Amino acid sequence: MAELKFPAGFLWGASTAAYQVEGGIENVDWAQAAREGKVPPAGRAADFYNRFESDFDIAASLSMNAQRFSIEWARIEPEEGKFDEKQIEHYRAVFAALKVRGLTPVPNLWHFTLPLWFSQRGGFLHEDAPEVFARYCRFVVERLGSEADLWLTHNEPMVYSAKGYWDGVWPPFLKNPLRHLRVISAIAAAHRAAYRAMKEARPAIQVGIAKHNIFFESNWNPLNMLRCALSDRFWNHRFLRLIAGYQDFIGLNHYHHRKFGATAGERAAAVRSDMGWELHPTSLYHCLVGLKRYGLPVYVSEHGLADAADSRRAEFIRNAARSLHRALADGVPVKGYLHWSMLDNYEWTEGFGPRFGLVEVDYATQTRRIRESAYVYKQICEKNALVD
Ligand code: IFM
Repeated sequence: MAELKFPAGFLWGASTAAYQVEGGIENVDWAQAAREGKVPPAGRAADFYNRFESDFDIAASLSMNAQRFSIEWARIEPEEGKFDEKQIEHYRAVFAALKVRGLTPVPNLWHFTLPLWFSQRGGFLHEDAPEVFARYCRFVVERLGSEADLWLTHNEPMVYSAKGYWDGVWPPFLKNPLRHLRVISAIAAAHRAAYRAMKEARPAIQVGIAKHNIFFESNWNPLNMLRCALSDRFWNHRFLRLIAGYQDFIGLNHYHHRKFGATAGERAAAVRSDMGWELHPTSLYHCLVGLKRYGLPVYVSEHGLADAADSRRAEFIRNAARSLHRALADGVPVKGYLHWSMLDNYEWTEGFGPRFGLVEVDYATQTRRIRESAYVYKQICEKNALVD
């Protein structure tokens, strides 16, 4: 039996996002879209806003040493330019609850949902958006910056822009190729402005984004090779290039593999999650290697699967550990792994159906049940190693 050891201080934990778990957030574009019947309502979600302490007890009992969560912009700035200190105190309590349990916080400042006032004035396409977003980020780190070293500004800007401005299935429900390209640049500008503001307010913090990257590969066909290279360039690297020089680390969110020219047999043989997403055993490794060129520390900020029966999650986690270890051996400076997700949660247009949690949530009673696969993860966290 081999033991795949990880470097001392490696972060092992899980991720959540405010709108998906907190409950009670009504002043955002997604809640408005739900009122209009365009997306499912999030309602109380997993009631994490009130239950974060007992949920962090579970994380600590699973031997995790880190936790990623998001701060809801609309709670902090419910009206343009008006900031709510009570909500700052709420998140201060979240940081304190993590600290007392030995969990390193990885806060994220924006995870898809926009305050209504910001979305109604055009979201990131408004000319003032970078300054407005940066003002919010500065406000938070001026008050809470001493509570964490690692801060994320955006989550998955390419997914947000594709779903909202190309596919038209998320707010603001546009199918507009030109605006799609413009919003990518606008979000990058907002990140750069936020990065400057945050570093000015708190020079010691590390600032990055959570970037959704896909493992693209191709068969022998030159046309497929070209499609593969262009997809990699646009989806995986365009945004990172737009913010070059404005990030201290990279957060990698990884879920998908796409092979151009895959045979019907290859497609049929793939193991899939409840969402139909392929669970490729080494795709995480390939995505990590794809980030080596930036020479920055990498944290896997999300990686997970919907698996209500919990029949594939344990092996998925073990494969993740193998990929991390192999990437480290190849010189990728990977510093941590945050599984998506700590809890079952609201999966956007899919509502509460998909089950991504290490911990199952019964939404009717808000009771939690730790899934068996979480104990497999616990062994890795506890030993800082995979026994293979
Ligand atoms: O639930 C989402 C999360 O909000 C962003 N990354 C992907 C997850 C699974 O789809």
